[in-house]
Amino acid sequence: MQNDTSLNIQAVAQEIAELTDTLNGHNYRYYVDDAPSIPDAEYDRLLKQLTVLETEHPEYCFPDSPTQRVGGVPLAKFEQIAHLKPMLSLDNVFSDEEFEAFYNRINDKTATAPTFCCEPKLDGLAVSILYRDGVYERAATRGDGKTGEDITENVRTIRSIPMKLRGDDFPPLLEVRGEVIMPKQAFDSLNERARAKGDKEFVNPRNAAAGSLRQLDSKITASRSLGFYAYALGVVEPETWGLADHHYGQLLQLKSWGFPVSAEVKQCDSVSEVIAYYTDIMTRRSALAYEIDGVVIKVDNIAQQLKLGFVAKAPRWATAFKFPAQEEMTLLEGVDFQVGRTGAVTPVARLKPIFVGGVTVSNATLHNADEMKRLELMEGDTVIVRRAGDVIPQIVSVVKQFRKDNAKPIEFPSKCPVCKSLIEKVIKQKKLKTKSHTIEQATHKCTGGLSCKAQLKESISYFVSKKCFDIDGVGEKIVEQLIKRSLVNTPADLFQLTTDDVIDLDGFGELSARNLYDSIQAKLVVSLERFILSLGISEVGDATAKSLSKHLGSFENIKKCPREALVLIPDIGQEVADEIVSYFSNSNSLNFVNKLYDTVEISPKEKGLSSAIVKKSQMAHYIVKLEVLGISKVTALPIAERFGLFSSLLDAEFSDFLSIKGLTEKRRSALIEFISKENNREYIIELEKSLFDIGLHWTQEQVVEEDYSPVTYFTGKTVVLTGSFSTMKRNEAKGILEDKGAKVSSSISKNTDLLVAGEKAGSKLTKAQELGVLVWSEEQLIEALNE
Ligand code: 5U1
Repeated sequence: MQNDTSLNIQAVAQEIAELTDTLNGHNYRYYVDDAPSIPDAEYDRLLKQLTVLETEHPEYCFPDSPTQRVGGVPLAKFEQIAHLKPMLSLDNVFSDEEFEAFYNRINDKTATAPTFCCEPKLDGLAVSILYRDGVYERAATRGDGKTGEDITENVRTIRSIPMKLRGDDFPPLLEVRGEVIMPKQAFDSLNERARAKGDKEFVNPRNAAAGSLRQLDSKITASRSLGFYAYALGVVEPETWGLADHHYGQLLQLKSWGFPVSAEVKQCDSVSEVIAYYTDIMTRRSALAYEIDGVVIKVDNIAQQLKLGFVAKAPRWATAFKFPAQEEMTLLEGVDFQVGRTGAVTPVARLKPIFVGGVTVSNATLHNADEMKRLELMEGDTVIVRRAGDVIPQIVSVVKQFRKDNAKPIEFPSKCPVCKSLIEKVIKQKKLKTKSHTIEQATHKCTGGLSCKAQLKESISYFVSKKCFDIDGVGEKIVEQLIKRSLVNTPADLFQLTTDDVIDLDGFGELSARNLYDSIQAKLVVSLERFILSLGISEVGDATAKSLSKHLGSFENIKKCPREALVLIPDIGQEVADEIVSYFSNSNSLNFVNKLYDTVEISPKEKGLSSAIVKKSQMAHYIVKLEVLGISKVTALPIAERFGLFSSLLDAEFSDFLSIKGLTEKRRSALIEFISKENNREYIIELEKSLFDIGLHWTQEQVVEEDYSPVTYFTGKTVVLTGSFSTMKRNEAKGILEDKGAKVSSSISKNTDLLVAGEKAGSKLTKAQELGVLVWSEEQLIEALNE
């Protein structure tokens, strides 16, 4: 008879087995079906549950458990593994004609016309993975095709590779071949993080995948988001196993056993179908989640494959139909500095024309001074140019060994190449795509404004464009002539042009002059939104122009709105607000906009402020923005109630500050000290005046409508609790934190602000450490709550 303990242990073993199955099922739906059925947080919760059980019962923790994907002890070196069956390579074709020649060669050798299975050619690292009785055993790189490196521990960390095969119809010995890749998005994030830390970036996703997989420390591999797609079988034992008789069918079998297979695989029956497949994939290449460099065409029928056999290391029955090279080498003939509409100066490389990515390229953007610095460009350099899809050509790197000894560095100019005005350096904080870091980005701007002919030309072209004034017939050549003849000095001057002014332009006659005049005059009526957009204020695009018009309601309001109120408008942050204020405080832009406003008619008629902005623009809000020590929204509200106006606050006596709710002695002193400083007083008076000027008066009723919950250290922060707590229940801690304004979440992500780890914290703690999330102990939490 079994005793209680052994019964318990059996139950644990069963729970571990069930959880493992459930997690493997979710993994399959996520990676193979591309259709996850539970949120990530729920997956993490189940994984945590399994981790806890396995920690308590290590005898039931097996290497193929979903918890064992985090990497292990670093290796001293990679061992060599002899492949059970050689890993082949592929011959290439580069054109329709070459593919037809391939087809004719094999068609001559097969009794019936071959049909094909076509797949994208992934740009990653080929690997071979061995399963025995459905359990992951080992993995190796291709190496020389006969022997590769043992990367078993690294491949174990790739979550899309099954540790246990699904179903019950897989062969007892199975070797699977496929490509480990790094998705483009993961590659971008990895490089963004490297850039933020000042580390070296990877050149492309293939190098990043290879670099991540060939790590002696598999924990590093685990921290990189690698993917895998299976594309062929290696050894299968017994040989008589019921495999499909077509390659496409075998891919479906691989999929049913748990391997991701590219969703782009397609059977094609003829040369023209293959060429159409190639063209289709090439046009969609940039939208795919991973890099590819061509398509692989395989004879679908396995019997035909066997008949065709091999030449050297490549099969006769398959070929890679490669896309035109995306990277080529050429000579840098010089660097031009182009001045854009807002004055931004962009360096552009002039190149010896080169055929790359299917077109001839003679220019490549260098983006900004930082990029020039990164490339360390010198005159006469030999450079690698990349043109991927429709993306503008880029310089990837300089081939330094071809550089001449006396080569001179290329400097960023200090004066505008067009108008000779000074170029100023503007430093901006740029949020990275991953949002976990910000970096400083320097742009260089010509200070000439509309007096710079380059800026003027771009501004006029933008002004007449569809989304702005939508004026027909004012093409680039006409703009150039109008500027050259000093007929327009700002876009507003377009409306002053007469037929006599334009009749002498190249190619113009009486009729065309009349047509141009009419098409300009037809656009004298414009909406406020388009009017604002047409000014070409930096950072003010369609959405911002719309929001400004909706909430401020009139041109005068937009022109005079202080930055403190601009940031209350949806879609407008500090940076955009600064651009708007700086635009309307520049006398040159003011001349232009005032003239334009006097010339055109705004329709529909301008309105006033939106109620949303009036509600938000309250005295208490601006008191908080003064950033006086200890004065948050809770204290700001009674201060606003007591004084009603900033002018009254500034004139107040000491006794007026007594008995204001929440205004402790310390806060009172800080406030009195703040308002006694002359520059602060001037700022406050000016702010109140400019707000009142545009109609933003505050009233008590509106103040009351605001939700002033107390601001604490936790306000707006996302907190995760893990492990067991000794002084309170986790749920109690959750309630207290929520009262203090925190959002308590159950899963860790890069958006988590804080993880509080109690006793026996598991995978969430590891994940938080990997993501660099702040981690506190229970004691630290209690201390902060008591503060
Ligand atoms: N998609 C795909 N890539 N690829 C690479 N299929 C494929 N097949 C290969 C290689 C080297 O070799 C087969 C001939 C097994």
